[in-house]
Amino acid sequence: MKPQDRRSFLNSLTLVGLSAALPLPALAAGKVKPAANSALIVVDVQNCFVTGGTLPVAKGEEVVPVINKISAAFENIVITQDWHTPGHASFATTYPGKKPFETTTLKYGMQVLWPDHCVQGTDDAALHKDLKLPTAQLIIRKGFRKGVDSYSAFEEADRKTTTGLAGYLKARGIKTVFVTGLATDFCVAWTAMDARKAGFEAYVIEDATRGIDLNGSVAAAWKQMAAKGVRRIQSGDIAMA
Ligand code: VGL
Ligand code: ZN
Repeated sequence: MKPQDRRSFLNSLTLVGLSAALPLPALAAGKVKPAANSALIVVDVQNCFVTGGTLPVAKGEEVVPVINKISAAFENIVITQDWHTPGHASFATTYPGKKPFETTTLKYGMQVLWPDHCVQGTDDAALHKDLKLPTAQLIIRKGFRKGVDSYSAFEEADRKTTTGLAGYLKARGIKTVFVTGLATDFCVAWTAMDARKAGFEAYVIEDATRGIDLNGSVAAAWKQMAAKGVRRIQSGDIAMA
């Protein structure tokens, strides 16, 4: 073998070795392409849930650049805002002697008690300033009834009152939702599971979420979501072109 032939033989070996080592999701064929009948749902990316807020989710702000980036792949974008009254039923301060992260029983069942957070009209309840979603079409506010919480963007915690989101999405012909935001184990998980219940195909983009994680609630939420047919993907799995 001549020296130049030997070099190209070695080069071809290296290329084969490299491509065999490439993980499958890196290939375009493994990507998920949001269709015109898909919607991105951006859950509660508000000051209250990031560093410096009243109910901070660890590293909550890290979802912002990820969501901004993937938003370009979506024609339809819905934003949600946790939007509580002062003295809300989900606030520990509403119950003398109760502390945040304890639970109580309300008419509709068990309620985790939270620090006062996302009070209507406050800066704490505003969307994160770096969230850049100029093409978003709807902001849906939830948890605005004093006596009823709402983790889900579809249905309040009494499991009877609808927010109207399923009707809105259906009226617009949406079939698939991609859920992102805060917090993985509460509002994101409940929103994704209720999307399934309402008949939508549902994905959660894991690296576009962060969790609160009370006693293993993040792992529990992923299990429950899987059981309901929610698909767990990463932002890199979204086809951007
Ligand atoms: C949330 C707890 C209380 C959430 C909202 O956005 O996940 N969690 N309110
Ligand atoms: Zn809340």
